[in-house]
Amino acid sequence: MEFLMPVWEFFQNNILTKPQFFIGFIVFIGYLLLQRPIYEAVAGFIKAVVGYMILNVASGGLVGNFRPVLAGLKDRFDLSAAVIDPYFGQAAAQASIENAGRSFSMMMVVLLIAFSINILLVLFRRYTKIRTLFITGHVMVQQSSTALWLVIFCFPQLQDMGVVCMLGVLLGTYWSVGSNLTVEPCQQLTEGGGFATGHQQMFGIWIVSKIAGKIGNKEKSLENLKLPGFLSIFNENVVATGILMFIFFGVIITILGPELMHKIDPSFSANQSFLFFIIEKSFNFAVYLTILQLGVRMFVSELTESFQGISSKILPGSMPAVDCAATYGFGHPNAVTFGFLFGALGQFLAIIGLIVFQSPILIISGFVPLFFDNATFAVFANRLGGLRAAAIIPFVSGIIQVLGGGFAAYFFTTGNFGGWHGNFDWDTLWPVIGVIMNYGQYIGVVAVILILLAIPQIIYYRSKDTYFLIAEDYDQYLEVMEQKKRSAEELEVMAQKV
Ligand code: ASC
Repeated sequence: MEFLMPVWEFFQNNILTKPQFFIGFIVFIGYLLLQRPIYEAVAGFIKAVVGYMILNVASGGLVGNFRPVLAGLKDRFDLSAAVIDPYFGQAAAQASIENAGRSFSMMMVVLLIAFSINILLVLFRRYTKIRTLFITGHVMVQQSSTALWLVIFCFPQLQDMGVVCMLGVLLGTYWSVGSNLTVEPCQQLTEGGGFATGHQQMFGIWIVSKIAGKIGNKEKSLENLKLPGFLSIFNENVVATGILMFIFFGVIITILGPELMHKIDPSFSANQSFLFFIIEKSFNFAVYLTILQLGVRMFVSELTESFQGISSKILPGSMPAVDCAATYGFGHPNAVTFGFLFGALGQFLAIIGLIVFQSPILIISGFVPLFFDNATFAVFANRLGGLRAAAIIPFVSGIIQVLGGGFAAYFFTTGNFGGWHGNFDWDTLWPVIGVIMNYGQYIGVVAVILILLAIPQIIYYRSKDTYFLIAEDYDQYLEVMEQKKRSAEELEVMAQKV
């Protein structure tokens, strides 16, 4: 087995944790399996890698531009607060693990085991009902880190080998079950786009898909919104984003003040006016959103086409589960901005609540959960429940993120090292898993894994005839659903006659 380690390390460092190459190779192999000529496979590889790198430029730009602004609030008010953000969370988890005298390098072995478990669950999908392969590498690294700390926190005596095996199975189950839950919502949103979400808010997306239609009316969506008079300029995405972000970041950056901004943001040069700095910073948001959509379109179209090779030859009926940003190309562009702003309202309200009620821990918003979770929720909510759902759901999610993240940072003590993971599933599901593990010990872990594995079974038994079809052949799925609807209507007519 020893000789396999360098191979795995090479794969891990160069491909698995670099989603652009991981997806690129999947595209390449997919085209070969479809028996396309090699030059087409190479062209697909390049387009997918470049598309993903464009997405990286955009999400990296958004994160790099706005994370310091939010985190700056901590310095401005001299707070000792935990930042809810996966980058801060990963650093805090690493510090916690090393502080406990354990080795952080275990994280990479966890990743290997968890990914293998996901592959196994897909291979045995006839029994497991898992249809999705989680391939968002950088997120897998972040999640392995936080979850590693959770297990060490709950099982301080457990040897390294036990820790990585137990966590590998638990995390691999979560990746499989969570991404599998997003198949229906993603296929409906993208009208058979052929990918699911493998990110940090998968249970969240599932909940949104269940409640959005009840909260609002899908006919009253952003697409159908006709704004009168001067407001009509908001119909244009770049204008709407530019204005809304100017107000939002204008207020925050003004609160921080020019002096602090010079300190925390090197892009604010000494001779630039404060006003123009704010304008530039806010408009950057619109710039990155536009880039993001371009990158998403490029890699998603390659991936969906080529993955048919993989899903017909190697992993039948399976789908890739990718970054949540891939869904942004399929919603109204303003939904993304909308989700971010209502999420921020919810988060700020909850933070004020923490201060007023003198919570033992204070939270500062992190950009990644605030933007990427709530924008994703708004995209799904707008499609299924219109504007109302796209406002209410991110708002409530923002509150939950702060309260759940605050609880987790406090209970699992990573707050002492500056942060907590902070994305939706890690503010809801994972704190619950952590508490169950802490008090239920091994029985708790087994119970969690069994409950997770039961979820796809339940969904399968409720929709046996379309469960695999929706992933394999969306057009056929639509036909079956149409037929079902017709027979139900006929039955109703007959019942009325009788
Ligand atoms: C995350 C994370 C990012 C972003 C990115 C969104 O959770 O770590 O860098 O979301 O994946 O596209």
